[in-house]
Amino acid sequence: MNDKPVILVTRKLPDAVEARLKRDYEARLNPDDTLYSKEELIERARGADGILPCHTEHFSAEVIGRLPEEVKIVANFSVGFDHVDIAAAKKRGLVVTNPPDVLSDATAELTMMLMIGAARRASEGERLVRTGEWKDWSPAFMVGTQVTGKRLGILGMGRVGQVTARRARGFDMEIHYHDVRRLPPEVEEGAQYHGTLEDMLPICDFLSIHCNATPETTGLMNAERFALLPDGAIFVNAARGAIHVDDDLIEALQSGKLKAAGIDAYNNEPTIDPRFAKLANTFLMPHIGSATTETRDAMGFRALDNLDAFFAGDEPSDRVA
Ligand code: 8YV
Repeated sequence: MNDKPVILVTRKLPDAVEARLKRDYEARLNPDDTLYSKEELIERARGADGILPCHTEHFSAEVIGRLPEEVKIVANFSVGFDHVDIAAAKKRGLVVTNPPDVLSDATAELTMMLMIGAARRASEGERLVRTGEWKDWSPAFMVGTQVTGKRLGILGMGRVGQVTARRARGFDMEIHYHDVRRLPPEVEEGAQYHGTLEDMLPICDFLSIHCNATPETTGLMNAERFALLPDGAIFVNAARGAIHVDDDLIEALQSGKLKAAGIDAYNNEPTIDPRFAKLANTFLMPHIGSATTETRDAMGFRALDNLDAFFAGDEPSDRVA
């Protein structure tokens, strides 16, 4: 008789993670990596003790209310959990976990790439070379913005924000941050705290978003706040698209208020606003902040550590509900 807990795994995960899943659980895998609809998700969860989803599956209050009662835990592969209605999960007694820490390096790396790619016009340059349209050179050709020594404002100084600050110091950047709470000095490492976002924005040559998407942060970067940035600032978002208002970001890029933007997180992924791709001053990535072999393995293992603890009767270390 098989008494291993049954885990519904919604997406194709790295081989090493699936091997551990198969060893320790009765794993319902998704080898074709098809995206489950809401109804399929609920149907496939029948008889499962837990679910290991990605941010691509939405656990709204309705879905949580309709999950089979045997499902006791949702152990997310993603660190962001804005796709889960936490209040509804708590109400139902559904345990929810995420995998913090393990993707901070990869996401901070991508943030630096977005910052530099936007500032140094990487999209334009690459397109010129690839299309064979590069015809000449002059001192005025493809001149961008220097990153070294500039002021970087970090909105959300959590794990990813802190690693980004460390990497940016390698470029002699001056670090500023806004968060709901001030960090202890040893964690700040000289970064300057701003009690309000409005206080920080006017000094941001670069602004990088690293906060969670919550009702409080949704739409935070709107026209009013883009206007507070210095003219020619560079905007970077590798967190969640919900933090910026598409129309207002596009307007700021079109008017030249923003010199450029590096974006990895959008509203309505993957069906994003087509205007982003038409702008020459955007450097766009398809939500790949954590997409390295090392990190994707680590995310899966961390989700499994949470499942292991839960089914051993212990408190999972990364419980968010
Ligand atoms: C993940 C992310 O790739 O972890 C997150 O919150 O945004 C990404 O890095 C993705 O969400 C995994 O589901």
